[in-house]
Amino acid sequence: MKKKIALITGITGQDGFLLAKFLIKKNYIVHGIKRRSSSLHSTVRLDSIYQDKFIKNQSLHLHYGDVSDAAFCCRILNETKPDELYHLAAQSHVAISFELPYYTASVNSLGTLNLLEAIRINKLEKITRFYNAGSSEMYGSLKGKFQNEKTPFCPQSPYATSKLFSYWMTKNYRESYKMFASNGILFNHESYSRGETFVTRKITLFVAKYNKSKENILYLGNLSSKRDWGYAGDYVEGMWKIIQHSKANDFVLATGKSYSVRDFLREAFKCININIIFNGKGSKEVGIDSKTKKIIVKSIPYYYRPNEVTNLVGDYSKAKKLLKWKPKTNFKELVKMMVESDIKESS
Ligand code: NAP
Ligand code: G4F
Repeated sequence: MKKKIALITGITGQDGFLLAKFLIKKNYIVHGIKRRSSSLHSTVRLDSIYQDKFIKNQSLHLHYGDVSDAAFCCRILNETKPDELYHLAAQSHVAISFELPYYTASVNSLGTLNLLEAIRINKLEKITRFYNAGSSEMYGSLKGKFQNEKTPFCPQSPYATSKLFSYWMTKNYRESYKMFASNGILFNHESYSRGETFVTRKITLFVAKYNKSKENILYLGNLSSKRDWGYAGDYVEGMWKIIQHSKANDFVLATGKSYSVRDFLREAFKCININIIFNGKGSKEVGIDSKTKKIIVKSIPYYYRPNEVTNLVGDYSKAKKLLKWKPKTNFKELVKMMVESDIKESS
């Protein structure tokens, strides 16, 4: 049987790497786009699945490129003619999007448009199924009990606004050109492979370091922020299920539970037998080791955002019903998995 071909933008990121691993296991031929970098560090996540260019029957092929380059997008679609295109590339850091709004918009919004146009220009509408990585950030702060596919969007950052453009373009191309183009509206998902500057990984890396040296203080922003945190491994399976569905559609993937940054800290320090207690409010709040009375965490204004999404909680019942998808990993298991992996890496 002919192997399916997938093209992944953002393959060097957390989700791209986990998805590539998942698809290779499913016997796909995977093409991935990597950006040119002055060091090899940007492809480090792919080390465990990397295959040399010159071996026969490779299942992973990497191509230099950038989604903000329309000519490149057109060429790579023509060369690979994928059955499935997973568009994950983005400037994905919300706080940084306030610093770099123009760059964030051009990569996140126009990058998606470049790919949709590349499908159309190459007349691949009937061949290539398109997945767009939408985000729960598009909702803005929680107003009701949950956020689902019917909840109105109210973006609160350049990142969220750029993602909303991509969301609507994906829907427009589906409706205008009968393309199989679906949006995943994914709530926060984490893993041992999460970028080091996202709050969960920043915490688990610190906990691993603290376990060794008991030195230093971890500086964070708003500890009261709440997120619906799931395990990225479960979510890449959800992306694949979205693309396998009989009809293009939009789906929320979430756990339905939200926890604060403070909760995450408590759970992570518990993994190294430290009970952390909190004192003070807002950007004056500190986390203290209840045994030694030493301050180990400080909230500081530097990490506060100009506009904070205070709470996100997803309702994934549509994905559960139509895709038979549900998250398999709970919050405690996720934190433990991340802390243990960082401890192992640092020893
Ligand atoms: P990530 O770890 O930050 O990875 C982003 C990927 O995009 C990296 O491979 C990066 O390449 C690549 N990239 C950035 N700009 C690019 C450009 N101009 N051209 C080509 N590639 C470019 O993000 P992630 O956590 O895996 O998330 C994957 C996608 O899902 C993103 O679109 C994100 O916005 C979205 N999302 C994530 C979550 C989550 O909780 N993880 C939730 C909802 C939505 P380099 O390695 O070279 O930087
Ligand atoms: O880990 P974060 O930076 O993730 P955020 O902003 O929720 O965005 C992530 O999830 C989105 C899905 O909802 C994705 F679309 C997006 O690409 C990305 O993957 O921050 C989580 C929360 C925020 O409320 C932030 O203000 O943690 C708070 N926080 C507190 N101190 C911090 C810090 N965030 C970071 N990054 N660093 C801190 O020191």
